[in-house]
Order: sequence, then C-alpha cells, then structure tokens
Amino acid sequence: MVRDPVDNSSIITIERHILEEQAFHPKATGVLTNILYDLALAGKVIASKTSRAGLAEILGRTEDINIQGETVMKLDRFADLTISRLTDHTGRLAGLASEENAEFMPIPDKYPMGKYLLVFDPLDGSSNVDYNMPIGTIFGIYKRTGEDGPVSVSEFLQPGRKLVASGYIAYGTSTMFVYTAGHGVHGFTLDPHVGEFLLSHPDIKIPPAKYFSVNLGYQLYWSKGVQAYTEYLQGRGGGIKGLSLRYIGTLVSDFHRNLLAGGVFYYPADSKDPQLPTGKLRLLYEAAPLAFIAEQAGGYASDGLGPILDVKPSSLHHRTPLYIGNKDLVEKVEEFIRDLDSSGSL
Ligand code: AHM
Repeated sequence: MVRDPVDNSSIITIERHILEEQAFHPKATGVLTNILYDLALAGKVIASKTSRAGLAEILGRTEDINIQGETVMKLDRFADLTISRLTDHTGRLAGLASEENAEFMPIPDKYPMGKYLLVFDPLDGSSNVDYNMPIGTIFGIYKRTGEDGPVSVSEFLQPGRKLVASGYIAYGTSTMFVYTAGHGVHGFTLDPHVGEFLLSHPDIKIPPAKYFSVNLGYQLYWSKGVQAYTEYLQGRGGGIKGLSLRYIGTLVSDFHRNLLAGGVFYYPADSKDPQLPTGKLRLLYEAAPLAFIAEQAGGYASDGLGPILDVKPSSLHHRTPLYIGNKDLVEKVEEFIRDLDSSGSL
C-alpha cells in the first residue's frame, strides 16, 4: 500500500493525547487537562529561552538568595515567573508552590480560584546552565483538600500517593514533556518547526538496568549501607554484573536517561553538610513527582526505608534521600540500609 504523503493521522499531539486520557475519567471536567496544556505551553516558552540563553544575556546570577540558600540564576527566575503567570489566572488552581520561593503563592484575589494545587521546580539543575548542560522542570498536581476559601499550607503537605498527575520537561538536545495522570507514562518531543509536542514515547516502561547515577564524589560521607550498595552496583561481590556510571547532576536528565535506558539514580543522606543530614533533594518539588512517574513506568522510588510516595512532607521544603529507578535495584538499597545501618537511619 502506498502511504498518503499528507496523511497526518498517525501524528499525535500532546493536546489530542491529553484529551484522550481524559476519557479514562468519566467525571472529568477538563480542568486537569487544561492545566497540563498550560504546563506544556510553559515548557515551550522556557525552552525557547534556554536555547537562546547566551544570546539573550540571561546567563549569570541575580543578586537574590533563594530559600535553599543558593544564588538564584536569572533563568530560574524566568522559569518560575513563566509557570506562575501562565497558570495563576485560569481559575484552575487554588495555589502554587515553587522550589524557588519560601512560601506558597495563593491565587491573587482578582482571579477565580480552582480546585487544584501545583507544585514545581521551575529549573532543575540550574547550576548546569552556565555550561550548556541539560536542565529541566518538574511538576506535580494535587487536588486541594479544603473545599472553599483561602488555601492553607497544610493542603500542600500531601504524600505523593495523592498526586493526580506529575511530569517533567527535559531541555536537552531536544525538549521533551513527560507526564503521567495515573495511566502510564507518556513522552512527547517538541517539534520546533511545528511548535508542538508530538507523542514520541508512548507508555514508557523502564527496561532492565544499564546505568547507575550518583555523585561518587560524596562517597566518603555515605553510610555503610549506601557504600556497600554502591559496590554491589559496581559488580563487586558478584551479585550482579557491574553497571555503567552516568551522572549529569541534573535530576531530570539523569532520571530521564535511566527511565529510557534502565538504571537507578540516587542522592543519599550524607554527612557532608550537617545542615542537610537528609540529603539535598526536595520531596514535594522533585522526589514525589518523579516517584509517581517511576511507579507508573514499572519502577520504584524509595527514601531508603520505604516508598517515597508514602512520605508526608513536614514542610514545603522538606528534603529527602532519594533512590529511584528499576524496582529490583531500589528494593536492594532498602535491604542494604536495613542490614548495615543501625536503626535504618536516613
Ligand atoms: P538545584 O535545584 O539547585 O538545581 O539542585 C538540584 C540538583 C539536582 O538536579 C541534581 O540531581 C543535584 O542537584 C546534583 O547535586 P550535586 O551537585 O550535589 O551532585
């Protein structure tokens, strides 16, 4: 059969895909669908800026120090504002919480309130911006727990199990939007000529592990269990054939590669910074949204003791150890920690 050269029926745009996904939820009102569109649009806007970052003289630092005590890069500020401005006025959200800000952002009085809460890391891996390395955006969407009225901070402190949808946008050699709404994980690649995200990776399932990804520079500061686990991944002791090491230092990129190629990423608790005894990554903005993706792709995410998705944040900026990727490998670290680290300490 000769294919019709202008037959576009096999091209699935993100819009069409998300709409079809809505059919899984007979009572859906379309609001969640629209939030996902809004985020895809934000991804396009941020991607256009990241690819012109040098030209636009946006590289460099602002004077501000964010809640994490880090210098805020200009691109972080841009990504943060892009996401909040594209989502705060639509009547779909009741509030937003960003890794860049100490407090959550209620919906301004002049706009209608919705029933969803958005949590996001606007520009993950921002320390890589100056070196032309990949960066990303991570998001999670919860339903608010209160009915009406002003949102309180406690409404944001929900365990990842309550996520309605989550995803990330990877700004790499191409821009990809990957999300789950609880029916598998789907990946879209931005066609810069068409200006649209097109379905390129339907129903992603994590294949057998090829890589492990960790900042080995901190090995000295890890617990016995984590050190032994690392040797296990390297094939010492013969438990498995050693895996290859890949580490970019941008969680989205390291996670994305391992999701597609198979592997485990971890950022353990360590003793290098007494201020951060539970590791660096944030539960609400980073660990939980990616944990939902991992589980939907047949993988698993743990804090070393149990599922990340079961941990209730104690504050907006709660930090956690994170082990994420192939289920068997993540379960293995729980075993090492249980056996070798007294009281299974984090
Ligand atoms: P950021 O939010 O300041 O970008 O920090 C988060 C990043 C993650 O993307 C990455 O996995 C980790 O920090 C890398 O940390 P390190 O440089 O300590 O290995």
